[in-house]
Amino acid sequence: MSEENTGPSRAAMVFTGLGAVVALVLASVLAGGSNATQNSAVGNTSGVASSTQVKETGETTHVEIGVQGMSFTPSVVHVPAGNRLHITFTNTAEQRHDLVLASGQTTGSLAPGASAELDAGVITANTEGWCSLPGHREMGMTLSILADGAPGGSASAGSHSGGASHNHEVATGTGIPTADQLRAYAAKVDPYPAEVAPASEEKDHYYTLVARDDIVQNLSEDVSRTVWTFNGNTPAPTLRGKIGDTFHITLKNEGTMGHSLDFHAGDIAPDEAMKTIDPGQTLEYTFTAKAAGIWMYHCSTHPMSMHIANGMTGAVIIDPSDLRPVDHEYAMVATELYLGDNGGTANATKIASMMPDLQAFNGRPFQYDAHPLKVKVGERVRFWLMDSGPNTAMSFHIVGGQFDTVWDEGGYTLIDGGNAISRGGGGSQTFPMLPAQGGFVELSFKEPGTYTFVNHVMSLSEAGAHGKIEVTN
Ligand SMILES: [Cu+2]
Repeated sequence: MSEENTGPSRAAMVFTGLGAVVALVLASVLAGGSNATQNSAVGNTSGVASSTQVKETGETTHVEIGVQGMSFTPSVVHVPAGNRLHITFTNTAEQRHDLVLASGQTTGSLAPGASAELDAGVITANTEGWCSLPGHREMGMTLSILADGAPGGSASAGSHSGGASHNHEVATGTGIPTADQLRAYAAKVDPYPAEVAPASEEKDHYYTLVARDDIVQNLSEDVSRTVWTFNGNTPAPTLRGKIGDTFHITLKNEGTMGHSLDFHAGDIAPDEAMKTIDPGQTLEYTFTAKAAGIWMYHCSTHPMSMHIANGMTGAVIIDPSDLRPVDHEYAMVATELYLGDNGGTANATKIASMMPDLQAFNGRPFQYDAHPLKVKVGERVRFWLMDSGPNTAMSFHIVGGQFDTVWDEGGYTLIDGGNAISRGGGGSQTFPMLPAQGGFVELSFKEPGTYTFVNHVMSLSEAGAHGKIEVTN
């Protein structure tokens, strides 16, 4: 409906200099309205000319709005032009929502089951509402309020599915820091710890994960983003154990909206364990690791792409039973950044179009350029790798290095330059991952030097998925 609504207004403003009558005729024609003649008589240059002609009827239209999934029900409301609109909004969905009108009126964020009353005032022209929780509007939570009988014509209920075409008011984000600016800032702050400790001997692991959605991460001197976190950082802590270990997770929601957990390392029904909990609530999530791997975990509250892109993801390493000791073990969790307004959360339109501004190993672009990993010639190094996405592929490569051992999603594809069948002297140049895939690679460096590790999807390497390894004698 925004198309029908904004079309005549914009056209009218553009053509103001040509005279009001011409403008409004054009406006109506452009809007596809059938009553152009009627409108042409209106002598008013305002962009909302037609709506000001509507007289108050003194009557009130009451509507009840609910929520199903990521849609308002109903999502289109007809109001006789000139009537006052009174909305009873009940959040009939399973996570928090609100209803904001274009006028700025809002119900505020409502818990599941809660209701609020909204007096939308006298409706003289088509207008709209939406849910302002991050990503929800882009997922289709829009409400069309159609002023039946208003000059210019009330749009008929056409497509109201949300999506990119409705995002003209969503910030497109400005000021993406340059690589140099990102590196300069990364040099001033501690890097996310890349080295991972071996699995403990405990058979039961107890963790509390606190969800928050208000932590600001500076990317450069001038640009920051709000990250959504488990335990205050993104990625969330890397957990580790062995096959057969039990993980006892307590999720505490200290955020402002619903959050949840999905552990790929667990093999359990998602209904209860993965449910979204409200701010202030806690949830116990217990699983026993039955299979080795580096497993993604993430918030699975809709829209998941938004919760993951804002940082709510981490890894659980479950050691294969035949894992060999090495000199260094690092974990790299790759994530994409889709910058919204400066200081704000990720831009849902960019997420939906899968065009990240930046990509990072362990949450901050270029941080291991600023703080290189340090190893010695001949030492055996293992990189645990996971692509947390939410959307793009990762092709992990070390410039100047070759992997002689590769463990990919459940098993070795290469051991010491061979595989399970043939010790044929093979090597590997990249470790490819789609979102939520992972494994590890091993290598040793034969000569001292500065090696770089990159996403060999080169544009994403240049956008931050890039780090250094200093190899010395
Ligand atoms: Cu979340």
